[in-house]
Amino acid sequence: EKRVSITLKHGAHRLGKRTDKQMQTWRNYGLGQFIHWGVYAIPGGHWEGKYYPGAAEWIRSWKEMPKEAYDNLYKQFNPEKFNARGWAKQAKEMGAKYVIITTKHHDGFCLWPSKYTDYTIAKSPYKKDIIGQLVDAYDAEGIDVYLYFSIIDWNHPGYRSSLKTEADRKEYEDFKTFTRNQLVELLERYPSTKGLWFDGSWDKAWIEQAEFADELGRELREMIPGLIIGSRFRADENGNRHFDTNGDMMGDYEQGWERKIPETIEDIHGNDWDCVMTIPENQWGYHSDWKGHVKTSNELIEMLVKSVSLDGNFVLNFGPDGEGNIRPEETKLAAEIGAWMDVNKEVVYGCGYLDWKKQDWGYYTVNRETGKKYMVVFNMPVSGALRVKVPDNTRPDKAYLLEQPESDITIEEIHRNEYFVHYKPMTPVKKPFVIVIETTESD
Ligand code: FHN
Repeated sequence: EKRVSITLKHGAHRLGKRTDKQMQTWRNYGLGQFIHWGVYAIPGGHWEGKYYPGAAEWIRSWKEMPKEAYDNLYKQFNPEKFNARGWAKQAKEMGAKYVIITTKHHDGFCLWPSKYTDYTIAKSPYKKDIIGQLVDAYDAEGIDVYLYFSIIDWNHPGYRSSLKTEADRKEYEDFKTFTRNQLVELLERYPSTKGLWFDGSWDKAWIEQAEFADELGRELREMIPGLIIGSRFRADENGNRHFDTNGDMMGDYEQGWERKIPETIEDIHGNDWDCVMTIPENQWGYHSDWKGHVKTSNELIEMLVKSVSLDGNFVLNFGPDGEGNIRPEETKLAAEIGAWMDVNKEVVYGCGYLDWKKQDWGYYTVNRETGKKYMVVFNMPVSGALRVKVPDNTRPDKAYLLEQPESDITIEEIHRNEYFVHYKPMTPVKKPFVIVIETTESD
């Protein structure tokens, strides 16, 4: 396929990965937490006895929900159980290295006391700055904070999804100024912020603002050197999002992996990426009544390891309720993931893709600095023989359980570059486990 290459003013400003310290830190997180919290947590997917089948944070767009009723919910927002330190501690115990917090979702309600609108936490009975408390609590736990910000804002009078008239354009100019002011305000108020996680940037109206968005991005990056912004922020001058007209990614990492994970290393085109994942099928904000499949910790751990094995980060979403509680289902999963991470975290932190052919038993990861290699086993073959195919000039010469370094696992050569790692667990395998595999490389 021939590569197009035209000169763009607002396309990608860098080819290939960022190599600076901040981005290396980002790359090595492995596991993150997402928090969707706002006034949508009050109805929790219900209105006047009716069940909203969509994602709870979208309830305002439901025909059964009067807009006015929704827009007045903030008058009841008083999450007395909210304990930022408790949330941060739980995230730490789960093993999260970074958190992405909704400062405002599409409804426009601000969890910080923005001076540019009245639709904020300051006007709720709760009054106190929620973002400030979360930033302090997560900073104190050593978890890096990223601010989620929705470009869509259903509350701002100048917001439009498309610009059809001159009057629309005029109004939208106010909205652009407001958007810029709020972003500058956020970075000024919370200077420990490591990055911005943009969303709701798919409107035609926003896509047409290539120059403005590009300039804004530059301004924000100047405010916090090393600031990380993904590919969901801006479009190029031809309206292409994520990837510009030449096919080059715009931003520091690919933000297109929402509720899905790449299958192979080719799928990521050499870019950094994160996967953001819900626990039920598609609920981000609090929905009191999860319907359908709810993921188990083993499934989530597999998604985490799969992401790391393909050079990405895995970010698990939490949707606290209207009182500020993290729901018991989420607490239980966080504890189960945390227990697994306690023993196995070294296969996640600082690890990435190992260039060995993937096998059915699970995933390889490799520590980017030390080169230590791991086999993370999710499907134990009944034969007890785990197939390993290695590149030329690589000989596996020792294998042992991460949990039991003294365990010496037999390696049998079956063909050139192909081996069996023989392991017969004494008890039924209920959790994914790790085999460390040591190799000698020759020229
Ligand atoms: O519409 C939102 C949705 O509510 C949620 O915030 C997710 C998170 O990635 N983003 C949008 C859908 O892509």
